[in-house]
This record gives sequence, C-alpha cells and structure tokens, in this order.
Amino acid sequence: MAAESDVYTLHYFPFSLYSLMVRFALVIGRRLNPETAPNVEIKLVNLHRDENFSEEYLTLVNSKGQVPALTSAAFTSPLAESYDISKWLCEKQPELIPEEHREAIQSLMDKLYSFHAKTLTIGPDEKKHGIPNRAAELLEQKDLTEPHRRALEIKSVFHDLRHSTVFTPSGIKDVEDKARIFIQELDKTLDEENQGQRWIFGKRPTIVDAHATAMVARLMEVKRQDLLTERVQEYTRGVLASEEWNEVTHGRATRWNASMGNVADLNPL
Ligand SMILES: N[C@@H](CCC(=O)N[C@@H](CS)C(=O)NCC(=O)O)C(=O)O
Repeated sequence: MAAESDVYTLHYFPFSLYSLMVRFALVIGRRLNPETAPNVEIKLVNLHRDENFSEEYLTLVNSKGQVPALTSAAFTSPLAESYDISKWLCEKQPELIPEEHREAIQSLMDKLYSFHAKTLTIGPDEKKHGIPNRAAELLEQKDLTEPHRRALEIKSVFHDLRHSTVFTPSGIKDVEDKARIFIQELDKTLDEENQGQRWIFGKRPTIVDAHATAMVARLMEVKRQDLLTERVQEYTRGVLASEEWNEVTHGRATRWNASMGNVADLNPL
C-alpha cells in the first residue's frame, strides 16, 4: 500500500522535453507544498549512450525504451507516460490542479498531449531520412540474451509504428494544427487569467505551467515562433527566469549542445 515513506525513481534525461515537463512539475509541487510532495529520486538514463536500450531498462522499466518513466516498489507496474506521471502527481498534490481552474487546466493539458513535439523540432536530415531505428541496429549484435533480443524487437516495432506517418507532409501539418490550437487556448487563458503575474493563473503555478512552458521553451529554441504568439513567449520568458525552472535546468537550454560536455558528467543533473 502507498505510504508517505514510499520512494519513487524518475528515469530521466535532462534534454528530453517530456522528462523536463515532469521534473518541473515535481519542483513546482514541492514548492507549493513540501508536505504532500512525493519522495522522488532522479536517475539519469543517458540516451546518448543507449541506456534506454539496455535489457534492464526495456524489460523492467519501459518496453518503449523512452523517458520519462516512474518506478517504485509502491507500484504494481511503472508509469511510462509523462501524462500519467503528472496525473499521479496531481492526485498526491491537488494543489497542482486547483478546483477553480480544473476545467481550464484539463483542457490545456489534453490539447498539449494531442500531439508529440518531436515532429515540430526535427532537423532537415531527420525530416528527409526519418529517425534511425537504433533498436534494429542493436539487434545485429550476436551476443544478445534472449530477453534482450525480444525486448529490442518490441522497441523496434514501436519505433516503426511511431515514426511511420508523423514526418509525412500531412502528418506534419496535422501536428502543427494541433500545436496551434494548444497555443491559441494558452494565449486566450493568459489574456483572461494572468493579470501580469508570472504563472498562467496568477501568483501560484499549476501543473499546466510546468508542461506548457517546457513545450514553448523548446519551440522557441528551435525557432518555431511561427507557432507561437508574443503573449505566450513573454509568459514563457518570465517562467524561464524563475528559481523553479533554474532548479530543473541549472541554466541549461532544453536541448543538448557540445559546449555542455558529456551528459554523464553533468553535475548537478
Ligand atoms: N509519450 C511519451 C513520450 C516520451 C518521449 O518521447 N521520450 C523521448 C525523449 S523526449 C525518448 O525517450 N526518446 C528515445 C526513444 O524514443 O528511443 C511521454 O510523454 O512520456
């Protein structure tokens, strides 16, 4: 049975957008109320070193080989979707989803999760050639254990299903349309609720601040201003200047670049 002493592990990569969303939500939740904040340890899964393709990760944590994921002895199975982790967090910390804004928050969260940002942020090479199927490459190894081979096969199928249509012109347009709908609603909510304060609903952050600002920060970094409004960018800049965001990123951008060195050596993570 879940107890306050339960320990949770967030499997995390600091340049994964969906990982950042969850970690930001955890930081915000702890600042809103340390008493209800779950005890979550952050564990690096280094995507640059294929750690998400290890037998242990694929068989015990997330068969899709993605981050974030949340594991705990308190769970019957891991939470392997960022949206599920955020819903779990909101149950533990209802202060993240205040009753008077519940409907608006839910609507924004659903719109944010109606598309995957990857399609909006890929470079021209990936657009042209697709994202390489690393699991398929790793399956060429001779000395794999049987469980690892099976797990890589599943990951490889997941990769192909996931990436087969999203980078076609109509797939890209579909995602852009959904992103614009999300941004329009965010813009409207800011217009109605924000009153010049830092967070969407004024003085106190909610779960949707954590997700929306990480998403917009990434879109700004990859110069997708065509999808954004000035109000949304200004709000995001304000949040990126916050202590809360700094506690997550330590001043780093949401995307890795060589000047940051090896991810394995980042300290603090
Ligand atoms: N639906 C997942 C998406 C997570 C996701 O796309 N993770 C990316 C990094 S942001 C990942 O792990 N990529 C490695 C891979 O797919 O092999 C969620 O929201 O948790």
